[in-house]
Amino acid sequence: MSATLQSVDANAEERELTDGFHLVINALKLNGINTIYGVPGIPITDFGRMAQAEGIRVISFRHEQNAGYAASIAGFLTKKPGICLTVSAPGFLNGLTALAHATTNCFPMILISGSSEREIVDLQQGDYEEMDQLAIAKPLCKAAFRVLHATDIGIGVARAIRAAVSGRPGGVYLDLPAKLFGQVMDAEAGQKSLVKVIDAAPAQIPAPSAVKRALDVLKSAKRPLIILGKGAAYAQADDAIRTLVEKTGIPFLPMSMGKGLLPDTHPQCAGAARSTVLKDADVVMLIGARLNWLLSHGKGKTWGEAPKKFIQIDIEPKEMDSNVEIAAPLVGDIGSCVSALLDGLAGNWPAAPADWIKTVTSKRDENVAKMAPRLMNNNSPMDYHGALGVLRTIVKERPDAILVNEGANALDLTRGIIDMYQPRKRLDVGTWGIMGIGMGYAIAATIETGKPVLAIEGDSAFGFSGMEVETICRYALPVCIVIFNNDGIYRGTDVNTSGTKDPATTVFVKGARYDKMIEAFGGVGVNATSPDELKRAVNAAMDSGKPTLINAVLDPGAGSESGRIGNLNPQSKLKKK
Ligand SMILES: Cc1ncc(C[n+]2csc(CCOP(=O)(O)OP(=O)(O)O)c2C)c(N)n1
Ligand SMILES: [Mg+2]
Repeated sequence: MSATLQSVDANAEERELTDGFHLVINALKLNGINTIYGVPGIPITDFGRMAQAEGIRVISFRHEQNAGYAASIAGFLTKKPGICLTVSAPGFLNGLTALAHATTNCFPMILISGSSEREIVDLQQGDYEEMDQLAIAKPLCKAAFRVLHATDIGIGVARAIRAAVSGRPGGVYLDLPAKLFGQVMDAEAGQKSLVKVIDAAPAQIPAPSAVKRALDVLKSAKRPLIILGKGAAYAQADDAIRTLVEKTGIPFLPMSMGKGLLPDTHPQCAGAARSTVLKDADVVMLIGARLNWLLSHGKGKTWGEAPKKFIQIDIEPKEMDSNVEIAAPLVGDIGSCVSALLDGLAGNWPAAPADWIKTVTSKRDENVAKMAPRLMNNNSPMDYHGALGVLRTIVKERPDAILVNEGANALDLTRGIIDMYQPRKRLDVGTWGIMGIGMGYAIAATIETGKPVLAIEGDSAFGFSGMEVETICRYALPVCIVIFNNDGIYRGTDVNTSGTKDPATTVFVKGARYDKMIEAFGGVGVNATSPDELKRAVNAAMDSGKPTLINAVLDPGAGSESGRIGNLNPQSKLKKK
């Protein structure tokens, strides 16, 4: 055979073969997954390159935890699993925190990690980055799978996708050993082995008897309340939820990431009368909100003396009676449940009791009026209220921007002060109150939605993901970061009482200039010492869309221990020394 013919033969053979790399890429693409968040390295460097070459957007981070948080919030925003891609052992472990976070928060996410040689790992013979990743991931996620043969890639990816998004969404781990990527198989058979997941999150229709029970309980209420959780925001049943709230006329209380489902300025919003409504309501309908610590477990002082009945809408049957008796459990997906309730209302729903509405409205108006003057101060250095006063107006003027928020005081006060106007615009620390979500969330939020992001960050909170400002600059993302710099955790005024030179445990370098960090990567840095300066800088950033970091200089004494949750700090019966 001539040399030319030989090479034609080789080409023909190449055309007919595919490999693990391409099967994984094609399996993801077939299922509409078009973005991967990760950090390259052995054994997934080439996979990332090839995925990018094949049209998947691959966003490379500086630390896997941030890539993982990005993937988790991408899942929340899109209802498709966000993908985080990592190397083995250490990269996998860095991504694992975010996977557990996704599961806890009910966000669909898949952590795909390369892993080392099975034969060596299982005999513990000391492979490069040796770790039994599948076993470690299992207790921290909804499901965990490993694919050993190229022929099973289609099924493996399909199982991971369905597990992540169906029922209550959560994190899924997919273990892909290094050897798998290089495995070769017939291209046509490979193509046929891929699985398109049909109806990945099937509707779960509530039972008619459960719907009737819920409506009966609701009808009996004298002081009803609706609580909207982030599950309600995730459901993307925005119109149905709004109609239900407005048709019934019942006051609603949004949980942090439920804010904006209906505007916080809606006449029925009871956000500014939270303690009153929780204490005094007699029937509470939870929509995609759990009775966990964020709602004081549905009992105790917060909930007052008056007996209460709960109606709970959740896709997870096990959620019912988690903390208190649920009088009317409504199990199903939120869209289907709310629609069924709407059908059951059938036009003749009585108006919400007028005296209750009046109580809630006047409490709310009183609290709003009390707050108003504090938001208008132009103090320098700033306090939280002065800074948030201007940011509140900016968000009002730019309601489709996404607000990312973390910190302690920086979180609690922002949540309380900044009104949201659209669903899924407020992204924050979530169920665990976790620091470190900031930059990952900001990056994914703009990548997934095309909208600009305003990230309001405590100086401590920011530090957990601060290196990703390079990522933000590298991809030229429209992200404006405002650091509420009070020189430390909760406050910058603590002193070390031991007599040594070390600083106190909660304080940072005084007068730190976080704005200089972004300048190192070509972004815009601004040092803002008054609300006026802050306003100018944020507006300029939002107008330009340029990566910007504003160091907002706050009074180090502003802020209180642990923000609003200081009561959770353990106290000893012994006196503090
Ligand atoms: C992963 C993680 N580590 C530690 C904590 C404990 N923690 C709660 S808030 C906080 C930082 C608060 O300081 P800052 O972000 O500066 O907000 P401030 O109250 O000063 O505005 C820390 C470290 C946490 N919630 N999550
Ligand atoms: Mg701080």
